[in-house]
Amino acid sequence: MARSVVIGACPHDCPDTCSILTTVEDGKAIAVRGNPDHPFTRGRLCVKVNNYQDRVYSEERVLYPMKRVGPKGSGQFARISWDDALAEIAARWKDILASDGAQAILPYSYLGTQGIINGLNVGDPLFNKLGATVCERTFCDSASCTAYMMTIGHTPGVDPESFVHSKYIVLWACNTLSTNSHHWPFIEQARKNGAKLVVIDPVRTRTARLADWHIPIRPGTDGALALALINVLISEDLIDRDYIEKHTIGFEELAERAAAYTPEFASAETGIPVEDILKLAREYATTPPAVVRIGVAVERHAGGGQTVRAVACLPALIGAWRHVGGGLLQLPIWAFPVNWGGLMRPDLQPPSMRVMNSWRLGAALTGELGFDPPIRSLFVYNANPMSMVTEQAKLEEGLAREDLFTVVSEHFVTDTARYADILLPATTQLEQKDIMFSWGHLYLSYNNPAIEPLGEAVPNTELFRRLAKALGIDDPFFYRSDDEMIEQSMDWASPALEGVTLEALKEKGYLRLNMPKADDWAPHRDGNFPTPSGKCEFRSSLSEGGNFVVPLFRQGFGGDQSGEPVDPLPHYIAPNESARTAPDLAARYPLSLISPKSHAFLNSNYGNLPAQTAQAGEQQAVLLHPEDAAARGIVAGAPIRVFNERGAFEAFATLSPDVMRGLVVAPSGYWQRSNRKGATVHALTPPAYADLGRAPTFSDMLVEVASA
Ligand SMILES: Nc1nc2c(c(=O)[nH]1)N[C@H]1C(S)=C(S)[C@@H](COP(=O)(O)OP(=O)(O)OC[C@H]3O[C@@H](n4cnc5c(=O)[nH]c(N)nc54)[C@H](O)[C@@H]3O)O[C@H]1N2
Ligand SMILES: Nc1nc2c(c(=O)[nH]1)N[C@H]1C(S)=C(S)[C@@H](COP(=O)(O)OP(=O)(O)OC[C@H]3O[C@@H](n4cnc5c(=O)[nH]c(N)nc54)[C@H](O)[C@@H]3O)O[C@H]1N2
Ligand SMILES: [Mo]
Repeated sequence: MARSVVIGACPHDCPDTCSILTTVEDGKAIAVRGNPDHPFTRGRLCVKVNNYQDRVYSEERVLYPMKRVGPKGSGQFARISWDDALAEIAARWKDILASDGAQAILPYSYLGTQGIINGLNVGDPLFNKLGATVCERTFCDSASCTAYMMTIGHTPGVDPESFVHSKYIVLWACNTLSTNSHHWPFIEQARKNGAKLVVIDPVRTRTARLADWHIPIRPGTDGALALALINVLISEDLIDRDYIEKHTIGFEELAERAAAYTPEFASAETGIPVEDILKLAREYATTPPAVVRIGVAVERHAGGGQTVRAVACLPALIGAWRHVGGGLLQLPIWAFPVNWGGLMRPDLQPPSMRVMNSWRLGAALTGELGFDPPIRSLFVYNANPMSMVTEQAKLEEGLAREDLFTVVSEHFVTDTARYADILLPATTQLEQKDIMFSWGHLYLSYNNPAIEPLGEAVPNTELFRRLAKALGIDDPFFYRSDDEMIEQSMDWASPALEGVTLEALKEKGYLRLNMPKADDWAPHRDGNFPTPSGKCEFRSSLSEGGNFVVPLFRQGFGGDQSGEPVDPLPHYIAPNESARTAPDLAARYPLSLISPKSHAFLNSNYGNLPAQTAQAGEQQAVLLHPEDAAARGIVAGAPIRVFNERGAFEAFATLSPDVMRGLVVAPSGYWQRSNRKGATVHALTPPAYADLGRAPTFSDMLVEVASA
């Protein structure tokens, strides 16, 4: 019996990017486990991935190219050959190119795999060369990234491992134990050393339950809290004047602006008592090193961008950046010297490209966006919009169009894949090779393939080589091997990769970027912010160009930024849908609904697999406060209907005092088959953008709930 252990890395869109050891026996993967040597993984995998081999060998895997044989959406397919599948795609696209032009073709993708060669940008060169419509991928963290660029620049921020030195840790809209669980041991270690842990979250999550102080907040009002903290820090002179003078710009204007945001104002908006706001400001300023770890959830509201602007001002005001373990952690992805331009190839784009935002797919397909030429073909890979984006009913209507030619590359027949005309089989991480960045730690990883591809599944890299060939493209760039692509994926001359070689990476599976040691690193002790001024910009100079989306999310596309004017100073934008801002709406739909991450799913991944659905609950549940339930005659476990003017879905009630009154929580990632009537939470979510970066506002929503 041949037995080996292969070192790889978790492919998921998650900050932890774990190092995985796969045991292979006679060519079959029999187990996966977390690499005990990796300083972040520490030998443990999460409930999503610790049986990854069951995903790989699932009976539901798509292993061969297939062609639709039933009505659209029926999920009825018959096997065809790769040659036939590619010939049909090429023929249909050539017709479309001749009749409507390339913009009638729309690629749609995100981070199904986070691998650098198979992930975000794998299809960009081909679609850029064709001149297809650009899918602006502002799925996640786009408002936040724009806000960081405007305030502190593309800094990795505090090394997550430096948290062991922190004395005051604020997890702001971040459910660490579920969504970033390998960061938890660092927080625990800090607490053993005396740190206080504060969690700001409308829900008493598993993380909040373990905190020293849980501060419940009304969704979408964090901007008011952050500005009130600025107000108190300044009015009580808890600020570091020396740091402000040397390393920031715009302090006087910020102080003037913040004067309006009193604790009383913030208390009325957020529901947090004035004393607690004062206490938080005082403790935060006087317990160095103080650090904020901010989650993605704050951005999903009308004022999400400006909220992050205000939060990003806090550490500079108190000089938190002076200390190891003090400052702000967002996405250390910026530390990785990825050759983004070489991956996306914006240079191949024709002078004018049309842009469609990822959140408006339904409206694009139904014609509501008024596209001329209309979208005639949709190519989906690394994404599952039916589960994860707004306007579900429009999306169903659009995908059902007989004149739309839809191709989906997938592991499974997802709710999106059910609508494919051609379904193509994709390999999983055990069957492919890749190099991986992380957005939660500073280790570059290498994923060695553990087994041969199953059936006729191919990695995304091979998929795009085959498509290029079928389309008759002869530029050799499109035919690079995976090894060549990996070689060209990074800027190896960057100081961040000094001492990091590909050979060593393959062998060990991961290597730390060449950064100072976490125990000795305060990245902005002396300022040096990667902003236009080199300082923390309370008054943003980048706001002069108006609103923008960082190039990473828009295929490098340079032109056509909408550029609506942006106030250069942080300010509060109340939710679009709340009792205070929309009283008439709130009279009909009095409850706020949020749909945060499920502990056992990774976005919609695993929503079809037995181990994870057993853990999460087979059916979509909606969490309600017992008093809100009682007022509606709803008992625990009852079927309920959740609705607003945009739509409805049905689920089962879970009563829990962990949820604030006035709030309902629908954990995300459930497939339509786990919902009583098919529709899921995105049947109700609004299509509006947040204030910055064209981020979504799917958590900025009022609903009503009734027994079904
Ligand atoms: N288990 C698991 N882990 C994941 C994922 C997953 O699907 N499942 N997805 C991965 C991805 S793609 C991402 S982006 C990250 C996201 O990671 P997080 O940002 O941690 O994700 P969320 O669960 O969406 O939100 C975190 C918390 O914010 C709270 N929240 C919601 N609205 C507000 C608000 O307005 N204000 C405040 N203060 N809190 C609010 C929610 O109750 C939730 O507990 O997780 C990654 N990790
Ligand atoms: N209600 C609600 N909506 C949300 C969120 C939320 O918390 N609540 N979160 C938002 C956020 S933060 C994010 S990041 C987005 C995520 O949105 P998506 O990225 O669309 O979500 P996933 O469910 O991860 O879908 C990825 C798909 O890629 C497939 N896949 C995986 N690996 C490969 C591969 O190698 N090749 C191919 N071809 N396919 C592969 C998987 O099977 C999966 O179906 O959703 C956003 N939408
Ligand atoms: Mo995300």
